[in-house]
Amino acid sequence: MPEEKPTPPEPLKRPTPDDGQGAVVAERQAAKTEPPRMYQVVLLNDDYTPMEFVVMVLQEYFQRDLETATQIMLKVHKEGRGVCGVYTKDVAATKVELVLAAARRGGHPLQCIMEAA
Ligand code: TYC
Repeated sequence: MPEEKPTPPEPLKRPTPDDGQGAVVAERQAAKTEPPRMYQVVLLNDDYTPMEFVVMVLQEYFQRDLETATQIMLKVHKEGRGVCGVYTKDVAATKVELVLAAARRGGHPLQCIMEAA
């Protein structure tokens, strides 16, 4: 009586994407890019920085017209803080640095911070 050989295990069969030309192609991923987190740049009030300087900062670094810049400055003056604009992280950080550098050059204690929006 011939010895019975054990049957070899079936090779693993995984379905692969097929482009019909014998080549395996990667499946397209659904687009799932999140929009970037946004950060608001905020000016803080103090008793010494001249109002005109704050208005100039808002015009120069945040592209505000004179009327809007004046409104934002007055809001900061009365309420203690005000949002200059909302930007991606790098842009917000650069604007904070530019404002603080301008304030230092002018000898003003103006404070400017960024916060996650
Ligand atoms: N409080 C300042 C003053 O009376 C004006 C001011 C406004 C200062 C806004 C800072 O972020 C500021 N001269």
